[in-house]
Amino acid sequence: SPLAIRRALISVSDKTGLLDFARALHEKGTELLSTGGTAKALREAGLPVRDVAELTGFPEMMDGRVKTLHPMVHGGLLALRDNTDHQAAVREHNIAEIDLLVVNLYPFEETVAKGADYATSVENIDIGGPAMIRAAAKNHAFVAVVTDTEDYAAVLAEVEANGGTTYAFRQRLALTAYSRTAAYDTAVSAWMAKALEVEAPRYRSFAGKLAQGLRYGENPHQKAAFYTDGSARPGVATAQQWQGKELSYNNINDTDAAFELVSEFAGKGPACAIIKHANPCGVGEGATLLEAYQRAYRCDTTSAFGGIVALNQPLDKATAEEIVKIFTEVVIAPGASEEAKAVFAAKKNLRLLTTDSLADPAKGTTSFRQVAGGFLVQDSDIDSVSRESLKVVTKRAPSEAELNDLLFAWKVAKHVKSNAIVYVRDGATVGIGAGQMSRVDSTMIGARKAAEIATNEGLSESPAIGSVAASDAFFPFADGIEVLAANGVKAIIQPGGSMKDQDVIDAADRLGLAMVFTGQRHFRH
Ligand code: 93A
Repeated sequence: SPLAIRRALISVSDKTGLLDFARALHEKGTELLSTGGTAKALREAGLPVRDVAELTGFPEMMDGRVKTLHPMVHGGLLALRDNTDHQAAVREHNIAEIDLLVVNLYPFEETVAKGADYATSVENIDIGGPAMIRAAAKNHAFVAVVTDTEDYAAVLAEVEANGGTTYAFRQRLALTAYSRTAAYDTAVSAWMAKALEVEAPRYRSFAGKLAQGLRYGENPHQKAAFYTDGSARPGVATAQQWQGKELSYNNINDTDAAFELVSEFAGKGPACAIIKHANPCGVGEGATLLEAYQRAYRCDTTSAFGGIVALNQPLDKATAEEIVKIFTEVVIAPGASEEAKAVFAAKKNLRLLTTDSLADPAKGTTSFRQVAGGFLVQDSDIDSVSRESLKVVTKRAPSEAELNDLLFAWKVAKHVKSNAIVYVRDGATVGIGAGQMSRVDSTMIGARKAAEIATNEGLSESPAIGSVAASDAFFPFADGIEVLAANGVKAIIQPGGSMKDQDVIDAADRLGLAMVFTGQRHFRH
């Protein structure tokens, strides 16, 4: 049967919703116990509250480092109510049994995110809070534990409906409690690894907060959920959704890929990326956002259907009107005008997401990938290639216009699954070969896409003729170069570093191509 909440210990750093919650508990006859700042806030609101210091017979000491770490507190949380020995101890030591623990922790994650110094970060590691949370959660047979302000309402509803907390409810709270302390210690250890510059700490975990349960995963028979890591990087995790159904697992994955790609064009003129299955099917720059979208769309009008569109500038009306002409799953942009939103409103299924800004392409994150039996951790792939860092390896140097397109192609290639070959002409992709096991195959697929543009538009020749191409990794042999040249490519950007580099360079020279080496590879598997 449900357990009444006769006594609650409340110790919270985040005092959101505290007074309403505590008042409601008080009105239901719950005795309130509390620590310094929390007790003060309750008292100021006119609520009767007993100090933990009075209960323990010890003042809070050492700047609050020791306030609840005491057998009177932990005995009250851990005592089994149906165990005669435990109950004898409770009576002998006059321990007050605690039925509800309400704790939210020192804001360690927020403190670190604000860039606090080492000592301040250390001082914000909560010790007494997690100790109480873990004790109460262990004793969930008798104790309810609340670690999130957003659960206050559920506790009150539970008490309203049942006169107390049910076992099932306390179990769920205990699960949340342990996942909270685990995430907290994950944040502490991740911070410390960074502060000490230890790249591979002995144990490593990855923590997030549930943002959204998903209907299913990559396929309908896979369960799935979306967690955010609190890093506040602009993107799908922090964007505001204005309309349309909930995002799916694949939408979130693709929207992330789209936004990270278009963020490479931060501080540049209008740019647009259209993503299908986490690969770009078209990327374009333009004088206007509308033109950028049209040039991205042109690259692969078939694949763009049902795609994800990312823009590097706020969505405007003209671009919105063009986008709604075909079926698009998601549009993400750093803002949207009221007129653009009005255009989208007619398309109920189209999701519009806006962010406050683009993601910083120079700012790294940590990427995790699961393998059977473990997971891999690495820094995100940050591009460090600049115009000045390129090494011309052929007799012919690229022209200024070719260089612009080469750098554009290189940016895009970084976001294409390997093996990636990207054909670009005048600031827009005209063919993308992605995800092939052979680099020559990617080369041929990209050329075929370019030929399709010619067919679609009734052009006399493929837009690959006179284009430039990027390769995410070196060409192992000259064959890829020969295919590119045969399709009309005039200049190539690639990392270099193959055993056969000289053969590849000789082939380029023989075919009249300009080629530059970046010295940096962008595998993406
Ligand atoms: O410094 S602590 O690790 N030592 C403790 O004994 C302790 N007990 C509770 N921090 C401790 N707390 C934390 O104090 C709670 O987790 C909560 O975040 C905060 C509430 O303090 P106050 O009531 O003074 O605002």
